[in-house]
Amino acid sequence: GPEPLDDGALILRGHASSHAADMIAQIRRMARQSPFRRMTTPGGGSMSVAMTCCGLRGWCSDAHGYRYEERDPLTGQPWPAMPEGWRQMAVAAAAMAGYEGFAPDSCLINGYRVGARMGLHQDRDERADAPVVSLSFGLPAIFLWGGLLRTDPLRRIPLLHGDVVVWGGTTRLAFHGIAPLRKGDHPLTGPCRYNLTFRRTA
Ligand code: MD5
Ligand code: FE
Repeated sequence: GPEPLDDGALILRGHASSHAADMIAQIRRMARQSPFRRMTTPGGGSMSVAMTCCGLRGWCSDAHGYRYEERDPLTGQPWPAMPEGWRQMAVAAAAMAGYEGFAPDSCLINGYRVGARMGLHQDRDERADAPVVSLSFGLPAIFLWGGLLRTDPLRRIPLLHGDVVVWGGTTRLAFHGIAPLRKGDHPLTGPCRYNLTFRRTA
């Protein structure tokens, strides 16, 4: 059943497993319209995680900084629509964690290949009074979970295929990251991990 991770956060182990095959097929279709790309950071580097988005706005990073855009800068077109089934799953998961009325307008889709990682960061580009709902598919990852200070000690939490996490309350602005993806072969995704995060941006 649901495990509280901390004040305001809830992990629903395997909650999305039964939808995984359909959702992965939808991700692949979406990526034909708005391809996965490795974004540039303001520091001049390139992220090891490949990203695409769906919904009204999509998260973008380039030399100028981070922001949400209503059009995919790669195509100049609006992002693919957020599938209604995805939205319903995110809203239901948020409600299970006590966040009624979650209205996500954006879904960031992260694609990890072996060795890809996400450095320690806070998610501060969207509304912090709304939770973030995250779904993981494919290869397992080690989630690094800190506190409100970059220097706070890190917990290592495995995130497995089908896991859903709702991040809200005081955890919403916690520092977090993903350790380099270990080599593996998943029946539905091969050598990859996908992470979807549903957010309220405005
Ligand atoms: C991932 N993605 O597995 C992670 C999972 C991202 C990102 O971090 O920004 O795309 S989302 C984990 C998350 C989101 C919001 C708050 C907190 C964790 N938290 O407070 O720990 O690709
Ligand atoms: Fe994050």
